Amino acid sequence: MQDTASAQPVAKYRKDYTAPSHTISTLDLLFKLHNTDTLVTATSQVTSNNGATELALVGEQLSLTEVLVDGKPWADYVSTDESLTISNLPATFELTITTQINPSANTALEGLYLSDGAFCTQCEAEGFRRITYFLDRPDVLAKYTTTIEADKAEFPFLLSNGNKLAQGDLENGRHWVKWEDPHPKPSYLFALVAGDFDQLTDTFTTCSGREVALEIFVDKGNVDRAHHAMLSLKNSMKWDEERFGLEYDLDIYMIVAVDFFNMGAMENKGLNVFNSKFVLADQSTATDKDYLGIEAVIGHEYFHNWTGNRVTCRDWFQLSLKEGLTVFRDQEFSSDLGSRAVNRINHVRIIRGPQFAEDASPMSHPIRPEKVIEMNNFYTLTVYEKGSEVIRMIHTLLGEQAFQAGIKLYFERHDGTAATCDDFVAAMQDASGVDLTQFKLWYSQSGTPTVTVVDSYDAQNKTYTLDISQRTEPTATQQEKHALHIPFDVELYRNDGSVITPIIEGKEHSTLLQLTQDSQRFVFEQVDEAPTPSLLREFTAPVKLEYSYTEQQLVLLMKCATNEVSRWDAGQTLMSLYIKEAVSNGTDITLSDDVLNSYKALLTDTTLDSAFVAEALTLPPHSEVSGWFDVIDVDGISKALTDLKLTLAKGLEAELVNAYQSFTSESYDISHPSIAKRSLRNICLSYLSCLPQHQDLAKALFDGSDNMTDTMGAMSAANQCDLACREALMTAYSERWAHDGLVMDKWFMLQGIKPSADALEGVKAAMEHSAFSMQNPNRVRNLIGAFFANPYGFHAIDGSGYRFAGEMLAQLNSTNPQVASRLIDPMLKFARYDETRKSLMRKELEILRDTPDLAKDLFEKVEAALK
Ligand code: B3K
Ligand code: ZN
Repeated sequence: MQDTASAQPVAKYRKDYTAPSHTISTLDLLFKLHNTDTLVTATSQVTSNNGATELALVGEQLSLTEVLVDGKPWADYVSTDESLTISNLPATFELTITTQINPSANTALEGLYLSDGAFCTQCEAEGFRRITYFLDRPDVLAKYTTTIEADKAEFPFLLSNGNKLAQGDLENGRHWVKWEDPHPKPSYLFALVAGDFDQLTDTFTTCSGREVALEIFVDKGNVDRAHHAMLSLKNSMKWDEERFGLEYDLDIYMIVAVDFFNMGAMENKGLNVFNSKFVLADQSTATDKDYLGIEAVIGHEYFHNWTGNRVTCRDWFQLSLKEGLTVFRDQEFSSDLGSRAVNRINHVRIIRGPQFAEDASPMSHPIRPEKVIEMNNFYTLTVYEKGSEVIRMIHTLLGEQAFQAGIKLYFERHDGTAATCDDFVAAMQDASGVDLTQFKLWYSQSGTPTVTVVDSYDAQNKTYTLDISQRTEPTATQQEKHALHIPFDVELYRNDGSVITPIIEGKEHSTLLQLTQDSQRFVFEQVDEAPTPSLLREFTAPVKLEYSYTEQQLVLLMKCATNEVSRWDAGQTLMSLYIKEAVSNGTDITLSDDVLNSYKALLTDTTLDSAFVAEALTLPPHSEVSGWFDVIDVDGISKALTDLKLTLAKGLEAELVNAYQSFTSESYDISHPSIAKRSLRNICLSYLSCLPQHQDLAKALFDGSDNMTDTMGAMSAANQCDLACREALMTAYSERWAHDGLVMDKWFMLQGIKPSADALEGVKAAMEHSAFSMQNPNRVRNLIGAFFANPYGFHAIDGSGYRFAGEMLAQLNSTNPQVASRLIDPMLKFARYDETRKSLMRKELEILRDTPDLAKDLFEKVEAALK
């Protein structure tokens, strides 16, 4: 029986959670793979949990062939576009459902689809329902067996989760393979891949002495580009044993790299599917940043095997349970293997820039959302990155040892089950004895808290007082806010740069202050001179800090702060003073000698890590600066940033030239010291290219480059400063790499961000490039997504950028709503701009709102923005 689906998307609420009506102990899947009509037979052992005789399954874009109960045809069911409800069922039964699907028509890349001729799946969050009717929710854990049948010549590799059980040949040149996953899992962790690949294999011996087979599958001819991924995987396995005591639990770990993928990668049990961007790298095609990205994402997916797979989420509102924790773990992995300070700086940038912007947007939500229309819309910076900051704060409050005791208890209690964020916090609290009752508010309260600090020094009594208050502004869906438990690290400095021991109430105090009330006073004793405070050291909480630093204090901290993150932060704050003034008053920037000298000191201090110096020289991006103002002055911010860069370039010219030239080029390697040297050289180049007398450096670097980091350094400088050589470099690059879309993405990205009024023309021309395809999410993100962040092109005052955006979003709405929904975010912030831009953007959103067949991904965001 067939019904029509309802028109208006409906929201789900966290408070409405109910346990599943049935338990599914095993699921046996049979796939007969054909490009346009694949047959899926799903046989499950089902038990009613509460005497229910009706089982409501979900499914999308399926054509139902047959329903059997205990092997017999069953007519007692109703099916709609989105469900299959079976009635009059016994308490325990075997259910067999056969459906037909069309992978070749699947442009949304959710469920089973074709990527360049290979079958692959993406099931998180709710893609499994595009494969078969099921209880497609994370708290239904079953043991899976999967049999795959396909043409042997075209699809020699047939892969699924777990261990290979058996295989054989069939008639008509087809073959089959059967897999069994011994670990019960939710449907979102199911994976299937079928195709022809090159394979890189290795082994890892676990701490208990078991040998695990490691296999990475890549497109034919790309195996030489998979070595860094393999090394990263082995490093991840070792690190998780050493730092978290967690060992791998299957005999095989497979990674498949595909070109058509909506996100970075997916942690399917034993069979990760990766966007090829996070697998493929060699010296000539990948930048150092790409190498580090591969290490982080390989680590992230591997770490999910415990935090996500062994303990999964009870419902999707708990997503941060696995994502926040796993981001924290991958950040720690990268920090332990590389530079902790540089890693921290980069994550602080993400929080202060795009995450704070998300908090201030109409889609603002707590790390554990309360209401969801389309779950894919909640794989956000808030759930991931702020979620990780929340775990980091627990780590700061407990310390490493108690934190690890909490992790251990969490696994003792919840291994093999679907848990909640509350379960995690309870384990942390019980293992440490630290009261986290108030802390839990971080899970339910949205928005960015502001911490305001006012200080005073009493020379007579030698006391220094910090009056610290906190407030969180109301957000789109949450008016009332409460005081949070905020770890707030502080250090005090004398004018000579030495550290003052913190003494509070007669006793030496740790540098960590705990903020729990709207306002609090901390009195430091035996302070022999008016100190300079280093506040929110290491960014111990994801908050905005308000304190009236003087230029002199910041110069002191840049030089003397005991940790690099604080030194970097002082430099950023110093720049922000100049930028804010220039934007507010429309004035030109003149830097004092003190400021210039502190940058000179950084550039000439050979004891410093060059990667840190490069970070210290990096200006906050336009998007971050936009967040400092109530009304965003697009052009004023661009002007201030360009002006500041030029002023620094002029003031530091000799030191920049010297640092640029002192680079010694040994043969290319990706060790951290080499990465650091290249990053410093490239930031120097970006400054020097602003000065007419150094505009030939970029071309010389490009011509002599034997690696992608330098090639991109040269091209970025040429693009940023619109150097005379820009066209020639872009052409040479495109001629060399036109055959490789992944490498061309860097070229597309440069077209997208070109800082000039003709950026849109360049983007439109690039869309005609043979390597471009609107079907490929990487291409779309690099060209069109980059353009959406272009203050010159996207925000062009004639509205041409917004019109183009509207057209692209409408097109993607019908082919790949998930990608469309990621791209739309800059448009949602329209209310923050000047009246002209505001009404132009709003108009595009209104056109989208009225689009027939608007996908629920876009519906949810457009509605929230226009409300
Ligand atoms: N868990 C996946 C993301 C799935 C996104 C679904 N729209 C990758 C990760 O976070 O590791
Ligand atoms: Zn993840």
